[in-house]
Amino acid sequence: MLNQIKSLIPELVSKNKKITVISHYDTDGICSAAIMATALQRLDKDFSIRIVKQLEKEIIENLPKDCILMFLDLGSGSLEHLNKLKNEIYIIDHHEIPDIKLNKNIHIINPHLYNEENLCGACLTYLFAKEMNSENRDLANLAVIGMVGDMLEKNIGKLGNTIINDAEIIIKKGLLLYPATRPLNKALEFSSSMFIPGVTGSSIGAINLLKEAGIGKEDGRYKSLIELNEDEMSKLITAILLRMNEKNIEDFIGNIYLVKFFNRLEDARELSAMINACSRLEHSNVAFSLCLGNKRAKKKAEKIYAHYKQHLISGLNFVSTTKKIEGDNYVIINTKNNIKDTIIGTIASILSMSPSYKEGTAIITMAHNKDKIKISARIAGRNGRNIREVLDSVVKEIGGESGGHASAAGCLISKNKEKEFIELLKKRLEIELVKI
Ligand SMILES: [Mn+2]
Repeated sequence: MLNQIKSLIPELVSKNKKITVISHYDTDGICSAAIMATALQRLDKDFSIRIVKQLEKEIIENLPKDCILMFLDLGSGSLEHLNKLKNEIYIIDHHEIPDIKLNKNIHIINPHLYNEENLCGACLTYLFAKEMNSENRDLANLAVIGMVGDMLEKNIGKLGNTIINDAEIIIKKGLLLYPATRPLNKALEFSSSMFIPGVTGSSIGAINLLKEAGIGKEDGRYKSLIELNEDEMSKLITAILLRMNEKNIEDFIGNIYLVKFFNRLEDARELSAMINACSRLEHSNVAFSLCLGNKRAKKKAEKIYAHYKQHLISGLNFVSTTKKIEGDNYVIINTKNNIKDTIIGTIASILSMSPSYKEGTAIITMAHNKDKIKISARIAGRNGRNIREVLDSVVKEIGGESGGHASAAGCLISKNKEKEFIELLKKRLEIELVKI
């Protein structure tokens, strides 16, 4: 794959055409865009950047005809449509790739083509940028943030390790509670990676947990996770474990990545969450400028992120008190207008890691958005039925769009199908259970 990257660059660099970069709106896509923008700027190229939620057919059809197109962290799934364009096209992406014959004007870098380790979009874009100019090595931190954003940091291969080595980074083993760099009481209260009953969303709960772990204030404040010594770390883990029933604590222990950002060591997971929050709340431009190192964007991003965390916590509180439709191995939570459709997926993910649901439970959350309903489904723990198939089969019958994976999927249906959807979904979930 590296050889292919090398072979593509001279031609791209020599051309004097304008480049339109289209990237995905999640953390990985935003980091990819920031890496490429910096690299192109250093080459004095004429370019523009667009961040999109999805690469829809209409977007592709309306792209300018007289420029080079570059797709980052997306494009592989849209090859059929891209094949119709006459532009010179570069795709740097890691999503599944269909087996179709590509026109000569399309160049694609995708690890699936080379049986290569799964690198995220930002890592691929970084390797590309580094080949353009070795000066771009200073962009490795963004690649690591993208990697963490796509949760690919648990299985790093050879190429991934070269990127880690290029980055200004400190790796520490510990509890994956972020931000690891801020006082623990706050990290516990606003944790969105770990749902700890009675602690997440409660400032008193967080302080009580720290008391149980024997961790007190020092110089008027609580230590941060990375300031804990080994003994304190293990006491904290024990205290959390006591609240998590049967959950596997190993799932919550791993490497903490501290990257230099605005001249400070920051928790890559926290940065990733902040970028993601900005983009999801329709401020992709702020997220992008933040990654480029813009100070004003950083202030804005912090505000947006604080809001987002409040949203999440109040969403979780709403879920804990609202009436649910519960079956033997599933729960349907219809939040109607009480939770934004943009964060319902995150809420579903947090619930799937919470000790309130036993392994294998299908968690289906619903949120209204105008005349549509967004549905996000997760399987608690690691094993369970294929929830994507369940949603697909319901949508096939009542109409709508669905997508995702076996353990995390979603769909969009029309609001007037609400009752029908719930009834049919219940039926399918119960049938599925009999089959198992
Ligand atoms: Mn990605």
